[in-house]
Amino acid sequence: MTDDIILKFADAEILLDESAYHRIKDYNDPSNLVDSLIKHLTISPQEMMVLTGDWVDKYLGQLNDDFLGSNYVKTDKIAQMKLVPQDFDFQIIKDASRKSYTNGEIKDLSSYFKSRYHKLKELLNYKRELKDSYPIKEATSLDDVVKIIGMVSDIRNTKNNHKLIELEDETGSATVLIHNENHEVFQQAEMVVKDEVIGVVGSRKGTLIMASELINPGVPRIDEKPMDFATVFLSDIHIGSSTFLNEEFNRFIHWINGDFGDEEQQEIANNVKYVVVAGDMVDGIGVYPHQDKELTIKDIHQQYEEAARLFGEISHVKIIVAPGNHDACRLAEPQPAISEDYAKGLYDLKNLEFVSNPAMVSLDGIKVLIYHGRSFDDMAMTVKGMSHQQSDLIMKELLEKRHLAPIYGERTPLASEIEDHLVIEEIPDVFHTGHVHINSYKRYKGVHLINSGTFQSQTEFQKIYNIVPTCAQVPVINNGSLKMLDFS
Ligand code: D5M
Ligand code: FE
Ligand code: ZN
Repeated sequence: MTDDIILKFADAEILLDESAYHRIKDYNDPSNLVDSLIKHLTISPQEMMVLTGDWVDKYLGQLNDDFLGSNYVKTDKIAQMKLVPQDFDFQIIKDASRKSYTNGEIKDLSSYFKSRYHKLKELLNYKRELKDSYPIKEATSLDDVVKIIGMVSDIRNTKNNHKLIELEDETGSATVLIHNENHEVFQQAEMVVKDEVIGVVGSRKGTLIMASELINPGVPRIDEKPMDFATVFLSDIHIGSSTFLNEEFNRFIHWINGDFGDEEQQEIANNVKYVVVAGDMVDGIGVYPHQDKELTIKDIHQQYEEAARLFGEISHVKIIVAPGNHDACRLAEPQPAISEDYAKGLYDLKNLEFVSNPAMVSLDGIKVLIYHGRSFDDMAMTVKGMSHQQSDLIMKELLEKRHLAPIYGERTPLASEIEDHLVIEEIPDVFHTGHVHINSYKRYKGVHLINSGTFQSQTEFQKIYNIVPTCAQVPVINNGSLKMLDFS
C-alpha cells in the first residue's frame, strides 16, 4: 500500500510531503481516502501540487460522520479544495520603497523635474514626427518647421478662445498658440495639463509658435498574452471604518475559498492565483477632521490586525498590497510599502507581499502596474470631460502621457525625489487603480484598465460631493477576460 499511495497521487500530478503521507497511511481506510482526496483536489493544468499534512487534516475535518468509515463520499457536502500552488512566478519589476529618498532641499525639486523631463523626452524622441527635434532656444530663431519637446509650465485661453501653452526645456521657453479653428489639435490641447512633457510640431510666427501637431509620449498597442489563471483586483476596503462592508467582504472571502457562489463563480474561485490590493486597505486615523466619529476601530495597529485576520483566511493565493492615502504611510508619492511597525500581523502572512504606490509587478509573466489613483482628483478637477465616475478615461490619458500624476502642486503630494518614479517607463498588461470608489474597466491598446471600486458604503464626505460608490463589485481577470463578481 505504501507505494500505492505515492503512485496514485503521482498519476494525478500531486506530490505528497512527509506529514501528508503519514496522515493518510495511518488513516483507517487509506485507499478510500486516497481516491477521495484525488477526486476533490482541483489543480489547474500544468501545475504540480504538493499536498501537506495540514490539508489532509482540513479535508478530514470537512467530511461528515456519515462518510468516515464508509465507502462513499457525499460530494455535495464537500467544498472543492485547492492546494497551495508551489510555483507562483511573482516578481517585483519596480518598487520605489527602497530607492526613494530626499532631504527636501530645493535642488531636489529641480533634479526631480529634470529626471521627469529626460525620461519623457527619451520616449518622445522615438516618435517619427519628432525626429530631429531641437532645443527650444534654437527653435525660436528658425522660421521654417519647428519641432520641440518641452515641459508645460502654463496653459491658458486667450480672449478670442485660442489656447496658449508655455513650453520649457533646459535651454529656454516658448509660447505655443493653438488656433481654435484647428479642431483636432485644439481638442488635444484641452487634454494638456501643467507639468507634463509634450512634443510640438509647428511654425514660428514672430515670438509665437503656431502648433500643427501636439504629441504625447503615447503607448503602442500591445499583444495579448495567454493567461490560464485568475487575478482578483481589490482596493479601498477601508477596514476599521463604520462604513466598511463587513458582511459583503466576508462573502468575498467565502467565495475565494470556494464556499460561495454558483458553479461558474466557484470555478473562477478555483482558478485564482493572485489578489492585488491597490491601496486604502484600512481607513487609517487622522486622515480628515473628526474621522474618529466614523471609525469602529480607532487604533491603526488594530485596523491592520483586523485586516490580517480577514486576509489570513486566504491561504492558497498570493496577495500583493500597495498603500493608498488612508494607509499608515507617508502621503507623498511614491509612497513606500506599508511598514511592519504598523502591520505586523500582515507581515506574518507568508503569502502576502507589500509593494510601494506605484509599483509594477509580474504575475506569471503578466505585468501589473498598481497605482492607488490620488492624481484622479487633480485630473477630474482640471481636464474638461473628466470625472471620478469615468476613471478609465483618466487612466487612458495617463498612459498616453506616460505619467501617473503629471500635475505638480495640487491635491496629489509628490515627493521631490532625485528621480521621478511616477513616469510610466514600461507598458503594463494591466493598469490597476482605486481611490475613486467607482468601478471602471476598459481595454485600451491591449492594456486592461481596471478600477476596482470599494468595500465601503457612501461616507458623509462623499454625500457632500455627490460621489456614489459602487460597492462590493470585484473585478477578476479570468483566463484573460474580465468578470465582475457582485458580493453586495
Ligand atoms: O477617497 C474617497 C472618494 O473621495 C473618492 O471618490 C475620491 C474622493 N476624494 C477624496 N479626497 C478628495 C479630494 N481631496 N478632492 C476630491 N475628491 C476627493 P478616499 O481616498 O477613500 O478618501
Ligand atoms: Fe479609498
Ligand atoms: Zn483613496
